[in-house]
Amino acid sequence: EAQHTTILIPGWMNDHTAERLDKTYRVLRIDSADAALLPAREVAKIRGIASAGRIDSRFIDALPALEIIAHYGVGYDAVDSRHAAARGVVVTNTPDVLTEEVADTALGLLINTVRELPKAEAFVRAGKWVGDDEYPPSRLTLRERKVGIFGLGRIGLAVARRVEAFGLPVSYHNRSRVEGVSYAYHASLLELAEAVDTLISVAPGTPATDKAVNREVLAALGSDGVFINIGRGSTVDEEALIAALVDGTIAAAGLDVFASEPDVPQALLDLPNVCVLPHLGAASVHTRRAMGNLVADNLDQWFRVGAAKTPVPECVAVAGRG
Ligand code: 8YV
Repeated sequence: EAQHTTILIPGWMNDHTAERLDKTYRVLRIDSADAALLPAREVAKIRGIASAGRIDSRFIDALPALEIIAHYGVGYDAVDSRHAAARGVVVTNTPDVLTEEVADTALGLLINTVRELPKAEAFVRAGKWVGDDEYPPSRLTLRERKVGIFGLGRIGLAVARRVEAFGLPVSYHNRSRVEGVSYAYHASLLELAEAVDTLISVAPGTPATDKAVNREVLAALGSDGVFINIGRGSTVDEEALIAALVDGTIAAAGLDVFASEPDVPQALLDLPNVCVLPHLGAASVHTRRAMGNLVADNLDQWFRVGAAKTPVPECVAVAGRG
């Protein structure tokens, strides 16, 4: 019966996932999640979606037989999950399998930013390591820093454990206090920023986090302040961040995510005190494969036993028909 179940892949999908789905389902691919691209004779047959990009309410409404959207990624701000839930469509994401990978990347980005390792490597590669002059010591150090984490979920906790192992104190801001941790909680992001000099944003992209890292928050970090973003670009007022880096309000930033990817503002690229990465937090072959398997597992469990494996919180009520 699965062979007759039609799954839609709009836009890019992990190759391994697509191969797995091809073996079990009738897979239809279109360039993006645009209702105008849906072949009319298929519209009523599509029961599942596997996707990594944007799925809006119009697209969901264009698919009357849709039951499940299996999103490739732990952050699912690209999917209108509330609308899906209201329509009885379950949305799943890919938690846990990428937690440690993203936390590794966060620490790597932090060290690169503070100790300017990419610049030092470029120095060696440019053949400048000659003579007796030593490469200039970095102005900034991790030593004696106080680290604040914005968003103490699974990934935030994995970042916190690493920061602790580096011998640095950790505090955090989160929608609510997290039970069972010894890190200091701050009820507002501004209070957290006032208490630390290094802020790591792991927060998801939601209306509540939109541009939460603003001019005031950055100013509160102080002139030795370092900002790292491994969560979502939408959590930062990018204009304010650029201004703070230009005028020395903070010292440096390390960014894996941006407001309007893949566009990185030229003003950021022009700054010497910024490290940029192309949204690769989870991007090892190993972890991508695990994410891809979880996408396929969610579809398989749904169509076999009627219970999604990792539904997002707003869809839990529709996630198990078993
Ligand atoms: C992307 C991510 O989803 O998991 C997340 O939330 O940000 C990434 O893993 C991935 O790049 C696919 O778009």
